[in-house]
Amino acid sequence: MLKKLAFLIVLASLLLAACGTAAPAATQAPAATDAPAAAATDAPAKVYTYADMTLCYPQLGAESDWRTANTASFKETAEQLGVNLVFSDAQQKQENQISAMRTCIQQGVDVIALPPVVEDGWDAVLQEAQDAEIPVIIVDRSVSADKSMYVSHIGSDMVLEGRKAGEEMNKLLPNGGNVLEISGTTGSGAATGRAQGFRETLNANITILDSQTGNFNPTEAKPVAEAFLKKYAGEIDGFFIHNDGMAEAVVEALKAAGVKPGEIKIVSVDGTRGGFQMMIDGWVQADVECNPLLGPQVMEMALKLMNGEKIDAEVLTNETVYYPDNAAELLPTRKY
Ligand code: GZL
Ligand code: ZN
Repeated sequence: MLKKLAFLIVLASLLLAACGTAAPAATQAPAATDAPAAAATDAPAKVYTYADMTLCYPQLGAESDWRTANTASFKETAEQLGVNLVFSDAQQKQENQISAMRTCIQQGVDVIALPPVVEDGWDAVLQEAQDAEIPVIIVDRSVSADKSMYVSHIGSDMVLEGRKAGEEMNKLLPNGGNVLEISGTTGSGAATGRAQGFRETLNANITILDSQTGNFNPTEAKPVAEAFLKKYAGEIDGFFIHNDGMAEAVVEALKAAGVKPGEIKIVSVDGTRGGFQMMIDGWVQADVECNPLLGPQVMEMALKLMNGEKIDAEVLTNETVYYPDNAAELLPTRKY
């Protein structure tokens, strides 16, 4: 028994001694060899997603169904994509839009999408955005500022919309006649372009008796229509009205004056549900489409800008003309 114990003691001491000389366990990485260090890989630049975006949309107002649909397009798209939308309503006043932009610049938003109420007066605030390195996309109506002051414009060719309206009026009054125009916001790209295109296209046998702004809203358009019906009673063959909201007010005035649907030809613009209903009821004979649903395209453009990608300087929306013959069939499909 003692021999076995002695053997074990000797064996254990031999083992301990061996351990004592073993190279220490590798407790640290081997010293760097002189192999070339691995090249530092360029970490890919961060790719921004919609969740990273803060988009400023200083909306011009809530003057029409078109505008309401335009606002809904931006709010719903932002909700769906997870974009942080900084939204405001300027009640159709440029100074309110400009101060909303200045707040966004202070806040350091990623992109400003500006739907300008009028064409002029943007140079200073566009310069401030540029100095703050915040890109601006002009949405819907145009601005007169130099194209170097903003990255892109997306919207309608308003002159083309006016030309389409002129062509429709020519078809409605083949033997000529007298028309009245109730225009949109004075100084806006939409009103200026539509008026220009209409005049460029109208046949020589059609006379524009008078033109007055209704500022794109029915409240201001109605008294204009009532005054026109008094002043030009019996002489009026047609109306060119720059949006459906104002056309609805004109129809109210025509009804009150005892005019029947179709007795006076009406060409309107937008293609809202209200416009389709007026075509179904026989009041409006042609409605030039103007698409407000620009939210998805604008946010796609803004994300490209955030990721340093190029975007087109001009994106024109494709638009058509709607007519009474299939208005009833199309009305249920209308998104605005
Ligand atoms: C045109 C848009 C106009 C609509 C009106 O693109 O700016 O403003 O035609 C709206 O209905 O008020
Ligand atoms: Zn349009």
